[in-house]
Amino acid sequence: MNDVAAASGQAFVKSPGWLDWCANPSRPNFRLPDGAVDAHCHVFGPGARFPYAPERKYTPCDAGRDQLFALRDHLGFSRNVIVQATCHGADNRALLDACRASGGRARGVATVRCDVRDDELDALHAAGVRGVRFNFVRRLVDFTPRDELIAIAHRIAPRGWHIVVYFEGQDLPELWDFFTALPTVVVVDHMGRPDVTQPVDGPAFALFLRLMDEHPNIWSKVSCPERLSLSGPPALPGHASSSPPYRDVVPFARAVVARYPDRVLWGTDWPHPNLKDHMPDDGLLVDFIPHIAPSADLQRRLLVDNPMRLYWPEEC
Ligand code: 0GY
Repeated sequence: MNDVAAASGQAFVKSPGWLDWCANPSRPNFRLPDGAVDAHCHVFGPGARFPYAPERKYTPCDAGRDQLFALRDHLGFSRNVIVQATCHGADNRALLDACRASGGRARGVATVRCDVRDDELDALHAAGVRGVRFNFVRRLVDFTPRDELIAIAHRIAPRGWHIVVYFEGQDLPELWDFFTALPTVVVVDHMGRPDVTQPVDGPAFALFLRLMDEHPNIWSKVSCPERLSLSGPPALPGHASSSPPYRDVVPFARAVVARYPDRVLWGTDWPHPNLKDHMPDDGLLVDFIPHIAPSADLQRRLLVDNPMRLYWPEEC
């Protein structure tokens, strides 16, 4: 890590090759339904105010809450669900600051350790946290013993919180028993990161669909086509809604939305950690949505009804 001590706070040097978020995203062609929620996004620092965690596996560029809220307004979202990123470890201060500053328009998913105190959980709840994230992606986190995660799950379940899980598609068989034993709603990030070069009706994705078929408490985010895609965004500047961006991901996300319309969420994943090849135009990402949720009814469930039920149930 290339941390450099600075006079005020700490200055951080982003990881080599780090791509900064798109500073001038296009305005989407797709008009989001009123009340739409960006249900997967992050805040990074700023590091001088909210230092990155010593145990982090990458150092991002700063991407603070004011920039997130400006993107929300530019794209036409009403609310955000901010997910704690691994570069902040279990230090949720940047997340809480963003939730508090949002005027009730952001809720959060935190990372906690098993020795978290009840009064700390109370404070997280008061700021807007409604879930915890368990991360199993080896390049992002060190291993946490399963019994510690189960202990956390049983601490947060009585609060009505849920658990967000992030893992690579090939690890699902090994994680299956753990996931299916969790006592809360479980939200899978990015459809469990399928290999989209495999057929959508092939055995690997069938296993993920079986997980959702057999366990009605399991939900999925149908987000991050830019992370899963090999075909990428359209090669030419400008985009027509008839030519899907990230078209190789469309059949996977579309199948999940059609099959579980009341258990799907969508988010931008701004500011897009760890992308190596290209940084997406967030307006173009929004234009992915009608390709995976083709009717107004599906769009409303995906973008409004489902996230509201999970994060703002008191308003439903
Ligand atoms: C994502 C994906 C990534 C990173 C994180 O918390 C994180 O560091 O979530 C990734 O590198 O795949 O969902 O934002």
